[in-house]
Formats: sequence, structure tokens, C-alpha cells
Amino acid sequence: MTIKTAIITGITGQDGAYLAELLLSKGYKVYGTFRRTSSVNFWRIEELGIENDPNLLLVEYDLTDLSASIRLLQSTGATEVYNLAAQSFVGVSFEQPITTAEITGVGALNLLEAIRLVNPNIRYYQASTSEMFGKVQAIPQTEDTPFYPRSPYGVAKLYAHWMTVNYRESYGIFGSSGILFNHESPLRGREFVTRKITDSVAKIKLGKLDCLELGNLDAKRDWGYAKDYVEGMWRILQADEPDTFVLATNRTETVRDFVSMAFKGAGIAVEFKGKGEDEVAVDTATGKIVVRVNPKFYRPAEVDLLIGSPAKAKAKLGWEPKTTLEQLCQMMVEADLRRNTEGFSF
Ligand code: NDP
Ligand code: GDR
Repeated sequence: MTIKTAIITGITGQDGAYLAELLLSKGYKVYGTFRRTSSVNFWRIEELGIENDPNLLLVEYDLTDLSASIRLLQSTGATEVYNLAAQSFVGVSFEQPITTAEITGVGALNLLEAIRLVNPNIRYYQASTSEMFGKVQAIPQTEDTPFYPRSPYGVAKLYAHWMTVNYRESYGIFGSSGILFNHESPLRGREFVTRKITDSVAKIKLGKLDCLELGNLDAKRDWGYAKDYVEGMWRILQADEPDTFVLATNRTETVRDFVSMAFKGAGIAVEFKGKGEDEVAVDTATGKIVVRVNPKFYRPAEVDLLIGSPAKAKAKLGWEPKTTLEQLCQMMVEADLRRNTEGFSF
């Protein structure tokens, strides 16, 4: 039996770590790419216990370099490429729109060009996003819903998405796109709202923080569990034909709802009072304010409501999410309580 070889760009990120764990469990040889920085951080693959797996090879690589992309494909002989690398934080994309375009948009094109030049039989997965729907044109969003991105990140991802479709149609490359709605986990970066909330709730519970500051509490998101979603990525590349698939839970909740759920998970009941910038959440047992709104976390343009239909993925790939939002939130709160108790938290 020949061993399958895959490249995962962005191994230091949330999805890269979970996907590597999945592919290793399926017997793949995995090349995981990381960027050269003054202090590379492998805490996620270490937390999953896969950092010393002999089938996981770590390769230095930057998505913005076409020649590096070509050499990456030549030197590894991979037959599947999962392009997860990106400047993925929507808020930062307003401050660094050009960097975001170069990494998140043109970076994907570098890989597609490298595939075209080195081995057009490579299967390519593009990490597309519900942020491409932005100002939503239909509820729920499906593969046929028109796009209307609301951030430089969303626009850059839409470019990469259409390039994937274009390389499929122009050159017959097996380029598939997963339009994934928000997916979270204990490995989520702390700049994203769910993990910011669960980490802060843990610190408040342990007396290490008084109050959590957030931006827009009304934003509604369709939140799933990252480990369920990387299984969907793999299925997308095992399909008979390249295609585009939405992965989502078909349930939407506000940021405010997630805050209440996280405090409940830590045994604290909260009540929201006031409106707009004056809204706060109060611990009903102590009367203390534990959440405030800080407008510095507002975005110049917001995505108000996301809810996706995974019907096509279910019908064609047999994929559906397995983890409820309550289970996901509890898992994240418990992981952050443990880390903050042990005095270690990334
Ligand atoms: P993360 O932000 O956790 O990880 C992004 C990864 O990309 C990191 O490993 C990062 O490396 C790497 N990276 C950034 N810039 C470059 C570069 N120039 N060259 C090479 N690597 C780079 O994202 P997630 O794991 O959450 O998401 C994975 C992908 O899926 C991303 O493309 C994201 O945009 C997309 N996506 C995510 C969703 C989600 O809800 N999580 C939903 C839909 C799409 P470093 O550690 O050095 O910064
Ligand atoms: P998002 O995720 O922008 O949907 O992108 P994020 O968790 O950053 O924001 C979700 C919503 O919460 C609101 N919000 C806050 N967000 C952050 N980060 N910090 C806050 O303090 C805060 N307060 C309120 C935001 O305004 C927003 O409405 C994520 C990323 O993983 C993308 O890469 C991915 O493509 C999409 O999910 C799907």
C-alpha cells in the first residue's frame, strides 16, 4: 500500500494542528509548514501530542513566496495540499489590508500556480470562509448564495476562492473549496471572540481578572467544533470531483449568548443590563460587573448574521457536525480553567 503524502500550510494554527492529527491517524505522511519567526510556537501540536510523530515533518515556508511554493511541492512529492495558512483575523485585516491581500489572497494563487507547474494532479483544498457572505443575501447561506464580503480579509478570501474555481475550470486542477463557518476549540487563538471569552471567564472564576471587555455583542455566528470541521476538509479532497462545499451547523447565536453560556459553564450566572456602549453583564451572586462593552473592539464594517446550511456536504460527503455549541463551550471553559490553574495559557 502506498503511503499518502499531504502538505498542510499553517501547521501552527488551530485547524492545521487538528488536521495533522487526523491525517496522521489515517496513516498519512504529513508535511506541516511554519513561518520563520524569532520564536516559533508549536504549542498546539504539543498539546495534541503529535510534535514528535515520525510521520510529521515540519518545513519552513512562507505562502507569499512563489519560488518557495514551487520547491515545497517538488521536494515533498505530496499529492494533497491543504492550504490553511492565512492572515485570518478579520479585525487586523482593516489595519493591514495589503499584507492580508498578499498572504490570504495572492498566497493561495502562488500555490495554485505551483501545482500547475509542478504536478497538476495534486489535489488542492482552499480554506474559504463564511466571511465571503458578509452582508448576507439569503438565510441560511448555501453554496449558491451571492457573496458580499465586508472586510479586507473577506475580499482576499473571495479572490482565493474564485482563483481555485478558475484553476479548476481552466486547467482541470482538482481544486476544491470548503466554505467553513466559524469553528472553535480549546486550540483557538485568544484574539478570536469565543476563546477570548472562555479564557477570561476562567480568569474571572479564579480571581485573576475582574472584567472582560468586548465589542459588538449583537453579532450572530454559526459556531461549530474545529475537530469536526477538519474531518470535512479531508472528505472534500476524497470526493470523486472537485467542488465547493459549505460546512456549518445551521444554528446561530449572539456573542452575548456565548458569554452567558461560558459563565454558566464555570458555575457563574450573569445578567445583561443596559444598551449599546453602556451594556454590562453582572454576576447575579455578587452584583459585580464582569463584562463591559469597549468600542475599540468594534469593526469599521460588521458581519451581523451568519448561519449556514451543510445540506450539500451531508448529501455528497456524508459529513455533518457532531458537537453541540453547549458541548463545545464547556470543553473550552474547562480547558481554560485547567490552563489558568496550572499557570500556563497560550
Ligand atoms: P489560524 O490563524 O489559527 O492559523 C493560520 C495559520 O497560517 C498559522 O499557522 C499562521 O502561522 C499561518 N500563516 C500566516 N501567514 C502565513 C504566511 N505568510 N506564510 C505561511 N503561513 C502563514 O487560523 P485557523 O486555523 O483558525 O484557520 C485555518 C484557515 O481556515 C485560515 O485560512 C482561515 O482564514 C480559514 N478559516 C477559518 C475559520 C475558523 O473559524 N477558524 C473559518 C473559515 C475559514 P503563524 O503561526 O506563524 O502566524
Ligand atoms: P470572525 O471571528 O470575525 O467571525 O472571523 P471573531 O471571533 O474575531 O469575531 C466574531 C464576532 O464577535 C464580535 N466581537 C469580537 N470579536 C473579537 N475578536 N474580539 C472582541 O472583543 C469582540 N467583541 C465582539 C466580532 O465583531 C464578530 O462579529 C473568524 C476567523 O476565524 C476568520 O478567519 C474566519 O474566516 C471566520 O471566523 C469564519
